Amino acid sequence: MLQGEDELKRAICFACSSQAGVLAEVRNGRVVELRGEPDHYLNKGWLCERAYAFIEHLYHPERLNYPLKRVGERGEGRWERISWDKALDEIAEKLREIKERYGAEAVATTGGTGRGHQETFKKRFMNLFGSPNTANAGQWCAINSYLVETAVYGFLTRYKAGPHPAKCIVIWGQNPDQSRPCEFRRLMELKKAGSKFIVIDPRRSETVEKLADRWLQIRPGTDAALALGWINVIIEEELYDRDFVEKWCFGFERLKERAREYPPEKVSRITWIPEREIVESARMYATVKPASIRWGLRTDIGRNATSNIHAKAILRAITGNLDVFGGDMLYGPCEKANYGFPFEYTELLPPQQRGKQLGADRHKLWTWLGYQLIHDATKSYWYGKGCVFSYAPACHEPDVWRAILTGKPYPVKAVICGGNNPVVDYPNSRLVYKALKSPNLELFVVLEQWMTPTAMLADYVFPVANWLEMPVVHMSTLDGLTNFVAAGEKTVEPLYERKPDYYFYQGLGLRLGQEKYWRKTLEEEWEYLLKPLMEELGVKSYEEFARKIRWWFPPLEEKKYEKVNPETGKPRGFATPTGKVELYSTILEKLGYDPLPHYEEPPETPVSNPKLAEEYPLILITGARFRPFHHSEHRQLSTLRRLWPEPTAEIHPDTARRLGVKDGEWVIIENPRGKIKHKAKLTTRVHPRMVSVQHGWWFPEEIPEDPVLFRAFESNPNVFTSDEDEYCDPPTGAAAFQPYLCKVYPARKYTLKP
Ligand SMILES: Nc1nc2c(c(=O)[nH]1)N[C@H]1C(S)=C(S)[C@@H](COP(=O)(O)OP(=O)(O)OC[C@H]3O[C@@H](n4cnc5c(=O)[nH]c(N)nc54)[C@H](O)[C@@H]3O)O[C@H]1N2
Ligand SMILES: Nc1nc2c(c(=O)[nH]1)N[C@H]1C(S)=C(S)[C@@H](COP(=O)(O)OP(=O)(O)OC[C@H]3O[C@@H](n4cnc5c(=O)[nH]c(N)nc54)[C@H](O)[C@@H]3O)O[C@H]1N2
Ligand SMILES: [Mo]
Repeated sequence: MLQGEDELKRAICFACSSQAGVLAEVRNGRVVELRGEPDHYLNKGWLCERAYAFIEHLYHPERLNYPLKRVGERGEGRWERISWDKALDEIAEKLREIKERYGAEAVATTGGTGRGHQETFKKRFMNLFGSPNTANAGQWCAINSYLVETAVYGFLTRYKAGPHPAKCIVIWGQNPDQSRPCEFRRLMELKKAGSKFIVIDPRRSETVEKLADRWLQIRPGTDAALALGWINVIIEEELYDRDFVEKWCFGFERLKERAREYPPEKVSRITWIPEREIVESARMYATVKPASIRWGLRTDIGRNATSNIHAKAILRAITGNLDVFGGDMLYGPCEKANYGFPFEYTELLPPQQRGKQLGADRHKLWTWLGYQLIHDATKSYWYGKGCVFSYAPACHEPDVWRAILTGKPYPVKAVICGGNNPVVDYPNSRLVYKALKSPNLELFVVLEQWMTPTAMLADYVFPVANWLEMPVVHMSTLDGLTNFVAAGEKTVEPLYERKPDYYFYQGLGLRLGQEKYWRKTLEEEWEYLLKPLMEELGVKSYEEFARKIRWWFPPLEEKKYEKVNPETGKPRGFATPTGKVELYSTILEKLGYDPLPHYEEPPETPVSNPKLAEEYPLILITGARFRPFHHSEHRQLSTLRRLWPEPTAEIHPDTARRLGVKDGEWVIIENPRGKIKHKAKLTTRVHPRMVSVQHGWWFPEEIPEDPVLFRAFESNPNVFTSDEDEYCDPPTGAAAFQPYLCKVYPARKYTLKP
C-alpha cells in the first residue's frame, strides 16, 4: 500500500467467540477506525464496546512485543529479550530431553476459549509429539456439552433464527444480553415478532428482564432436577410426540420409569420453584411449537453436568423439536473442508499414549475412550470422518497440577499455556499457582498479548498477534461447533515481533521432526483447510475468500435422519450405536455411568451440608458474565475499564441490611477454602439467600512481581472454587464454579481495627 492511501479491510472480531463482521479503516498502515459490517449475517452493522476497544488493544504501550526469557527466579519479573528462533531452539531441545527422560506424556498444554486458533494447532503439535495431555476450558464449557449431545443423537444442535423462527425459546442458564450481545439482538427481534420466552436463572438477569414471559428462579445447581421434572410432566400428561418417540427414540420405557422419580412437588422442593410454575412451563415448552432450548455455561458445569445436558437433549427429542425448522436443528462438521484428521492428526497419537491421558481412569467420556466410542458411532455418517473436536479427547485439567506436584500417576515436567490465564480463571487457582512455581516443573511457556499473573511465572513468554493482526477463520475443525465457515482478513501486519500463535506450534514442530505436517504460513493452512469449498466457489487464495466470500452456510435441511441411504435403502437415522436418539445412552452405559439422567445434590449446599451452612449461610455463584470484559481480559483498556472499574458482588438489599453492608462498600466474601474482596452492589436481581460474585479480576496497574502478582488472588473467586473429584461431573470431569456456601461481611471490620 502506498503512503497516504486508505484501505478498507474486512476482519472478524475475536474479542469473544461470536465472530462479528468488522470493517477496519487503515490509513498509512495504521488502523484508524472500526465499524460493524452492515450486511454481516450476525451483527448487521452493530458492534459491542469491546470490539471498538481493539484499536486501543492493538497500539497499547503495555502489549508484549518481543519474546522474553526469565533470568531471575520464577515470578521475580527479571527478563531478557530473546529472538523467536533462539527461544524455539531452546524449548525444542528441552522438550526432546523431557520426552527422553520421562516420556512424551510429561509435556502438557493448557488452553481457554481457543483464542488465536490455539487448540487446533496445539492439538496437532501434541498428537505428533506423542502426548495426550492437552487440558482446556472446553471440559466445563460447551465442549463437554457437545460430547454428551453427540453421544445421545449423533449430531450437534445449534440455535439459528434463520428463516423459521422458534415460537417458544427456553434460555437455560444463559444471559446472552451480556454474554452474546450480537445474538441477543436477534432474540429481541423474535420477541417483537411474538416468540415466547422461558428463562431459567437464579438471578433476575438482563435477559430475564428483557425477554422472559416466564422466569423460573431456580436454586443454583439444581437444573437436572428441573429438567427431569419437565420430562415427568410431559410424559405423564402425554404431551410428547408419540410418533417420533416410537420411531426414533431408544429407551423410552426406562426413561419413563426414571422420570416417575421426579414428580413436580419433589422437584419444587429441590429447585425452590413453585410447583405450578414447573408444570405450566413444561406444558408451554411441550405445546408451543416449534420450540428451541438455548443453553449456557451454567448447565455444563459441576456434579450434574452430564445429566443436565442429557436431560436437555431428551426434552428436545421427546417433544419432537429435534431437527425441525424453528426447533433445534442438527448438524455435523463442515463437509466442504479438510477438517479432522488431515488437520489435527488425532489418530496419529500412538495407542499406548492414549490410555495415559490424565484422568482417563475416572472421566471416561472426556478422555480417549469416550471419544473413540462417539467417533466410531458417527464415522459412517459424517463423510467417513466422524466427530472431531479440537478440544477433545483431552486430559482432566486438575490432574495436570497434581501430577506436577506429586509425580503421580507420573510426573508432568513441562507446560505450554496458550490463550489462557489459568492462575486467575481455572478452578482452585492457588493450586495452579503452586504447581507453576514448583521446582518439579522444568519448563513453563506462555503465549500472550500482555503480561498477566500466569505469564509472570513463565520461563519464556511469546508475544502474539491480536485478531486485527492475523487472518481469522471460524469453522468446525477449529472448535467443533460450526458447520459453516466465516473468514476475516488481517488488517495490518503484526507489530514488532508479535506473531499469530500458529508460528509457535509450527516452529516447535519443525524442530522436532514434524516437518511433513506443517505448512509455511497460516494463510497456507487456511487454504488447505478450505480447499474443497474454495474449488467449488472458484476462489484462488485465502485473501480472496476472506475478502469476497466472507462466510458460507450449507443448505438448511430438516429431518435429515429420514433421508434414505442409497446403499442400504433405509433411512439414515441418527449417528449413534442404535441409530436412534438414545434417551437411554448406550455409550454412557458402556463407560460405566448412569445411562439416564439423574439429580444429585451438589456437595456444598444448605441441603447437602447443613452444618457448614450454619457458619456460611449464603449460596454463592461465581462468574456470571458482564460486559465489557471477557474473563480475565481487557482490564488494561481504559475505554472498557472506565465502564467497570472494580469487581462487584450482587447482594440482596434485605440481606445486606442484616449484615450491615452498605451499597458500594468493600466486602469480604468468605468460604472455608478462602476469602476475597468485592464491592457490594445491592440489588434485588439476586435472591436474598444468594450472592453473585464476578470472576476474572486481577489488576494490571498493580505490582507484577510475585507474591503480589497484580493482586491475582485478592478478588478472584477461584481461590475457593474446588477442582476435587467430589465436585466434578464424573463422565466429563467438568469442574464446579458453583454453587458454594459463603458468608459476607464489610471489609472495614476485617482490615481496620477500631
Ligand atoms: N469462578 C469462575 N471461573 C471461571 C468461570 C466462571 O464462570 N467462574 N468461567 C470459566 C470459563 S467458561 C472459561 S471459558 C474460562 C476462560 O478462561 P481463560 O481462557 O483463561 O480466559 P481469558 O481470561 O479470556 O484468557 C485468555 C488469555 O489469553 C490472552 N489472549 C487473548 N487472545 C489471544 C490469542 O489470540 N493468543 C494468545 N496466545 N493469547 C490470547 C488474553 O490476554 C488472556 O490473558 O474461565 C473459566 N473461569
Ligand atoms: N461479556 C462476556 N461475554 C462472554 C464471556 C465473558 O467472559 N464476558 N465469556 C464467554 C464464555 S467462554 C462463555 S462460557 C459464555 C458464558 O455465558 P453464559 O452462558 O451466558 O453464562 P453466564 O453469564 O456465566 O451465566 C448465565 C446466567 O446463568 C445464571 N446462573 C447461575 N447459576 C445458575 C444455575 O445453577 N442454573 C441456571 N439455570 N442458571 C444459573 C447466572 O445468574 C447468569 O445470569 O460467555 C461468553 N461470553
Ligand atoms: Mo467458557
